[in-house]
Amino acid sequence: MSAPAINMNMNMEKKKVTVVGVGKSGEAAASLLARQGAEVLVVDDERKDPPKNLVSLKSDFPIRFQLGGMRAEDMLSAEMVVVSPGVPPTRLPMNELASAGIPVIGELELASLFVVAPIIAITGTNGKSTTTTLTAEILKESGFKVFLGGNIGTPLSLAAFRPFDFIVVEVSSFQLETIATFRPKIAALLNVTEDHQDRHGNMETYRRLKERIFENQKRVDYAVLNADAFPPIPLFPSSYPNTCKGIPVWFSRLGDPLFPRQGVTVLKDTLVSSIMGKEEPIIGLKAIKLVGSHNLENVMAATTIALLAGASQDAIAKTLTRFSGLPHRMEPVRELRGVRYINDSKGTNVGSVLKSLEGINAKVLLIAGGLDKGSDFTPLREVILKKVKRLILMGDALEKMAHCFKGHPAMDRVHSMEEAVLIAAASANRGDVVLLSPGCASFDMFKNYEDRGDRFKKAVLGLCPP
Ligand code: UMA
Ligand code: ADP
Repeated sequence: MSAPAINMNMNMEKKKVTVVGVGKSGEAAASLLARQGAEVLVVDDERKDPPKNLVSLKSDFPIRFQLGGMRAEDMLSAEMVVVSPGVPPTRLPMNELASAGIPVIGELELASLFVVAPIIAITGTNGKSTTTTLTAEILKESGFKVFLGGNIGTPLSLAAFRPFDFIVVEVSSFQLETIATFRPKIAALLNVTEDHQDRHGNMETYRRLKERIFENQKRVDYAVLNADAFPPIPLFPSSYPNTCKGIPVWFSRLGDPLFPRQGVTVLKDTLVSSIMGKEEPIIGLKAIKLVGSHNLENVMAATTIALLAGASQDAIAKTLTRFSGLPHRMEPVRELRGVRYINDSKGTNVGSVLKSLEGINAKVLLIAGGLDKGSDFTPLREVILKKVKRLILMGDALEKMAHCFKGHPAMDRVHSMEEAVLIAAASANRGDVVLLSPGCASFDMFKNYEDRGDRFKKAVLGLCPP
């Protein structure tokens, strides 16, 4: 879906704005809007009580609530609608809003109107959180004051008017669906593989949404691209949006044949860069703490972005030798009786499970399943039949996955994480790996992916030593 042309006006004084959805994003957007003088109506389908922060603002600012169900008139009576990323636009009366000339934007777009530092935005199906965090860490190591937020958990609205050197944001397709003028100084697209088909319907729409990250860039901005995912010739391949005017800068794990065009690549087991006419070695691959080929791509993307932002080689090398990754992403939990237990709860789509399994040189007891996002699991079939000695399935997607992996010699259906861990532990032998990498969302059985990962870790740590 491409957004209608919206002329954003930052003056919110007395403007009637409806905020749709009051999770983290809606709360932050409502607070920002109220403080800017808007007359805010907050609506939500599920939530019964308003967040405490907004209740306390209510005594000083005009905020009203319509919770436990939203009505079309709540939006059609507004001058602007700000929608939370988790609320699909199909939930709103989009045609009537368009006819009435009422702009619909997301919290990311709203917040971007009020941040005062250059925005660095990172999207992609997988690797966003790792790359975003690593980029922020490198920039901090270089002495910059950095805001880290967006889809990773802290809404961008919380950065409004604050004096940072850089705003580093993780951006999702849900957020890109409702941008209008969002313009990152540096934007990166890491990769696009299947995800969120339940929301976006097909891959073409999903890919186009991801590419919207470049939509408002100008000639002086930078578009950071994966040369291995985007064929390097011609310079602007069809998948690179032709509306994008930013300067393309490439990273390539496989060795960019066109190096030293602008970017970062691998030469003789060393990360090397060619940025703004300056070629330099950054770090030997062996010294990088993050493991796995997918993480090398994340490292290269973060390095490219950091160099464009003015980070030093020294700060990059220092950060890469200590940054070991985020929890719930191939996180080692324990080794018991020679069996390694790994928590990859954030492996929530087919592409990420594939990468995780590819990175393990051992027989795997895989715990998978959860809330299906309309995924096609068949790309996993070959590696599962080859590498996974016991397949333990749970959640809403259980039968769909069981059907897809029909013929697997050891498949279990379980009802809880605890049961899954006990079964895995009972059949694991020395040298094996027990891996939680669900390939699905978590909301059918858990609060979120962190809750699912924590439950796995607790069950694993509760296993008795011999
Ligand atoms: N709601 C409705 N009607 C609906 C759907 C939701 O009223 O049809 C209400 C819910 O009752 C709830 C509120 O909307 O009260 C939730 O809004 P939300 O789902 O947008 O959640 P937030 O707490 O605002 O979190 C959002 C992002 N959530 C989603 O995109 C689903 C968070 O990303 C993000 O960290 C946060 O803003 C701060 O920017 C999470 C996520 O799962 C981690 N993202 C997806 C992903 O990574 O795959 C895209
Ligand atoms: P995101 O924020 O996009 O979900 P994360 O950095 O949280 O990405 O990583 C989530 C999972 O995706 C990891 O557990 C890993 O299995 C996989 N992954 C991470 N980086 C990449 C990448 N560059 N390419 C493919 N898969 C990746």
